[in-house]
Amino acid sequence: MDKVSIITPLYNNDYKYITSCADLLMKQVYENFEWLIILDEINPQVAGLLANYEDLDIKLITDKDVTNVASARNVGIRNSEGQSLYFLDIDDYIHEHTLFCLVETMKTSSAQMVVGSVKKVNVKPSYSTSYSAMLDRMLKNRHIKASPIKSKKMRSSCLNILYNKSFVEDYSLSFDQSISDLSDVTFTMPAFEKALNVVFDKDAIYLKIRRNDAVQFPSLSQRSNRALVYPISIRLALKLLEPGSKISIMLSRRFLYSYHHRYFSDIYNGDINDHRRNILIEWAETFREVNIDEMKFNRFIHKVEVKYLINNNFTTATKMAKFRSVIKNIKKVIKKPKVAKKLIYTSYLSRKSSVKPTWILYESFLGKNYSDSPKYIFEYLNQAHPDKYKHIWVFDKGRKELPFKSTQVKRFGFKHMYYMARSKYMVNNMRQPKWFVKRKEQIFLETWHGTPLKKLVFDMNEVHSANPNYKLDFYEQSRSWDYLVSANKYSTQIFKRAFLFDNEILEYGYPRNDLLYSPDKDKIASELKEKLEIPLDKKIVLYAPTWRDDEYYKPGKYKFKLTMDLERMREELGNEYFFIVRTHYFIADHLDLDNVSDFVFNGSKYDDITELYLLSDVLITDYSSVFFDFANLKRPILFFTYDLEKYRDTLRGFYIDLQEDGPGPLIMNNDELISTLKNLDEVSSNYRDRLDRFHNEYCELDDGLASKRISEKVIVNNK
Ligand code: C2G
Repeated sequence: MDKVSIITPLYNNDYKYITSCADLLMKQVYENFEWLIILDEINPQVAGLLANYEDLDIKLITDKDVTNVASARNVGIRNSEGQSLYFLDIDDYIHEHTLFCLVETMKTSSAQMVVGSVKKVNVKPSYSTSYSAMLDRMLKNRHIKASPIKSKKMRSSCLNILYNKSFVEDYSLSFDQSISDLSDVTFTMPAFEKALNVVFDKDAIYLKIRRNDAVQFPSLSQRSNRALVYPISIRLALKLLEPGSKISIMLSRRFLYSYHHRYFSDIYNGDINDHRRNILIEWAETFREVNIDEMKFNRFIHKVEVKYLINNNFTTATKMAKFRSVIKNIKKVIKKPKVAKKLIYTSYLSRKSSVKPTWILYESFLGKNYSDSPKYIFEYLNQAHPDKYKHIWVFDKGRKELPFKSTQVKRFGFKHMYYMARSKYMVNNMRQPKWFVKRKEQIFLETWHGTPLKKLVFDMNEVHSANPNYKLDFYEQSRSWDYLVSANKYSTQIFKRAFLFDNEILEYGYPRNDLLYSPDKDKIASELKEKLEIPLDKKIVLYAPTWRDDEYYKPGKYKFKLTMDLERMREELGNEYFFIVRTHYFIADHLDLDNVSDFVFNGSKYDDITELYLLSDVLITDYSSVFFDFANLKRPILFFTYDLEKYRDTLRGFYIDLQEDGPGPLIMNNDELISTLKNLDEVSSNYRDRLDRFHNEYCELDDGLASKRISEKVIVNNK
């Protein structure tokens, strides 16, 4: 059987992917391959990491020529001994049958290139037995149809294509080393032009994993200035093609498409400074090289614009492009009035309107409720400094009865945009919208929403949540925060590292816990019980679980399946206990608790969980930060952690060892939960010391005055 040479360039910060890539290759059904890893410098660490993979034929190669990914791949080609070549990036993923399919198709079709399919995904898939069984079935039923490849499947990327090595040598195909990112096109396009027989195999799957930390570990494409390099790469590729050939025309048309759709704003946004002039020069140069008569311009005016560019008349080209984008925006606005509000905010209100020094804009949990630290800061300011400020609350649905006068605006409505642009102070417990424009007169107070148990942002390895750009977005959004509230020393250390945060952290305790120190707390609790029709003669259990990163319908809309058997709880504990069940604010599923309504109050829609803490005798949670706050009351805490291993080890990772240091027992199933609640006194006396220690460590700053400390520092005494 023919040997495949797998070529993988490897740079400094990519070492962390090396063993998982080796694991993938160990799993390949097709085993006759050598793996050439091309390094920019000799590194003993790499050899150490690969020491256990004796079964793989690994060649570590360094060469003085290796300066970028293009040269590394060329060195790989030169050093390869196989009959075919395959490029694999260290942080990507191939299914176990990928090589097998490609090699098999190449053999049966005698193709010079076999092109597999590439999908972009956010996280690596995890193998399951059902998946392996599916693969087995698929491999048995393969009907290889050697169909010639269509032009839209001719990717610029060299990945997941098996190349016949003699074909590559006969035509001296290589990557242009003068560029790094985007150099692929200088290899693939000539290859497609020269190859007489190219076949597509959809079963050979390659997963391109999007790097979720573009801030600390950007991929090559995330690092590079693509708007500048792209036209250069196309020019270099065109020079290698026959003028007027089918491939050359296809590439020219792709270039025009990218001009309109991918790079337009990078080319034309902002004033013509040196950076933008360089970009314009490169685009003009490439447009001069292509035959613009072969291009399909949608409108004559587009062609005129490009002609100005070609003639180096950058000012006129820019004016025309900007005019075009204004027209486009107007069309968008007519179609979608939502866009209009944003546009008026970003281009007018946030630039031209004046900032009002006494206006404060509050938002809690994305406008879902009147709660958390923003609520307590609002109440403090109203009590201590009545009539001094104008208070504006953002809510996503309808108006709410608040204890003090306030203006209420609908989230993302026009009034919201108006107050976002003009309020001097913003008090928010989550991230603001990505398009928020921070004005220099504005002060952003981020209260955050919990002492973390689950690893946060840059402390997370893989992001399993619905948004693949989570880390980059978080980084950019948090740059606008002037102050960040921390409830304890532990949180401060984590926030600095996990948010890469260098602005001021106010380690002042949590405003949201002030109520737990109110001298009237018992009275408040019993009045609330009456209001919510919660029995006065039963012990109240608050069950407040968190969300699961991998169970969602779409971003912000998460699923939740109730594992707690409430009917059994009622049967066994109904005489003594009454339950409040409260899901996390991300949960879109509405729990149907009608059949247990005499035993359970559905507190999911209740505004403020702090008030629910006050009336609860016991807290049950899983991995939610709620227990750090509830610990202020020194009442028993139980952890219903039926999916502990998955949550801790796969999804998130924890900062503290719940088993060793948590303030209560971990309970894995309904039986244990029932017996623990039946013996609650005994269990809580066993955990008394741990709860005390936990309280000392995480609650020492909370004393009922955090709202005061923070409001006075950030708002009242702000000069
Ligand atoms: N919360 C709630 N009801 C729940 C769960 C959470 O009201 N059933 C509120 C609590 O105020 C809690 C906050 O939402 O402190 C954050 O919830 P977590 O479950 O801890 O999850 P998350 O939103 O991911 O925040 O540093 C804290 C972390 O960011 C966790």
